[in-house]
Amino acid sequence: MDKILVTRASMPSYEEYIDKIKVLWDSHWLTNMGQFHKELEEKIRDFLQVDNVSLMVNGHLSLELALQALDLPKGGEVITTPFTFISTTHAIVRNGLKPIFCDIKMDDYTIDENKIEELITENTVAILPVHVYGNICNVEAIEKIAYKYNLKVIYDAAHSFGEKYKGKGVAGFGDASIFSFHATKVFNTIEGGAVTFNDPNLYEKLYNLKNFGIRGEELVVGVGANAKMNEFAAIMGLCNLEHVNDNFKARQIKAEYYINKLSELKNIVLPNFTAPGDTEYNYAYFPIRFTQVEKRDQVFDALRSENIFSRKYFYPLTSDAACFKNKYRNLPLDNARLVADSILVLPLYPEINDSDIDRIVDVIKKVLDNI
Ligand code: T4K
Repeated sequence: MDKILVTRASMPSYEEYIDKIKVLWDSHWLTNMGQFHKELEEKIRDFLQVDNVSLMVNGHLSLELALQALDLPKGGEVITTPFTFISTTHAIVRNGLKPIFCDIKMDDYTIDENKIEELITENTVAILPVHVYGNICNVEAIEKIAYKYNLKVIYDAAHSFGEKYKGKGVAGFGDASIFSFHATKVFNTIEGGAVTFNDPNLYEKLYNLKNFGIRGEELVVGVGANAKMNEFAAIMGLCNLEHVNDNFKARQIKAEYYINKLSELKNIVLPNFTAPGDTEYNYAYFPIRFTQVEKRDQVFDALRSENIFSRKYFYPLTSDAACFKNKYRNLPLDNARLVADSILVLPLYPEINDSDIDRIVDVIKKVLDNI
């Protein structure tokens, strides 16, 4: 049996991509904010319905540079979630800031906005929530807290490309949001990412940070890194953007197929996608939670033995990573720990066959019936 992986990178047809990259052989212009970088930045700005976009080489550096561009005082505390990919916490620490871990909610796994205030001290400088699996955080409550305590808000929106919350594009929330365009994401530029924001002044700051602070052949105005997206990546983005709405739709059909098959099972919590709500989803991930914690690893192993590669996104909590354990202050993380121990992300991508989903569901059923 062929391997079934947790996801499969979306790609345009070979001809579409080759046709567009031919131009690069004529121009020899491969990077440093070329014409396709510019075109993609504009198209993404329109697609996400946000005032400003700065493209980056990946999602991680988007987050590092977004934090840096906001000039947060060194040593400041950033309230964040431990239930995320390790990149979120690394970006805080690599900016000389301290992650302060807040618990999450059991219904959507995002930061518990009701627990943020008790973590705020005179050293708190920002809140960094994650729209995990494309579940949108309680942006209204977070905005109120940020306003009350004069804190910056940076959303890690790596999973929520193209989503809308109450009719508004999610890229516009907070002081900045970051997206990942990694191969595993619903929209990819092979590797890539972006920072989105409302304050136009950030554009210049981010431009300098991603291009060594260079503003002319003999002019360096600031200390910067190299985080530019190259032209091959930008062209992949332009091609994939043409198909991204079809991609969301195709994923929705597969997600609904899963839900239909799994909803009769007891002791499983399914994603909220189909409940009428405020979010227009992109169906990036299909996480299921087992109410009997031990079943998660049993299902994971049983699927592996069938060559089916589900993933424990996100286990362990980033606060439990060897490099961060017991280093930073946090309140109890009971929900986050329970979710990390009991969650499993199932394979989901447009081309997955219904018969493969049937197999996955059968494996889950077998393990659950074996109580
Ligand atoms: N914030 C959050 C909340 C994030 O989730 C992420 C990234 C970031 C920030 C940082 O963004 P980036 O700097 O990465 O742009 C993956 C991704 O590498 C990572 O982007 C992602 N989150 C994380 C959740 O997952 P792995 O180690 O699980 O990837 P890997 O190589 O095991 O791939 C998973 C599956 O994807 C494969 O089994 C098959 C498929 N795949 C993978 C690759 C690399 C493809 O079909 N094609 C490919 O080229 O980390």
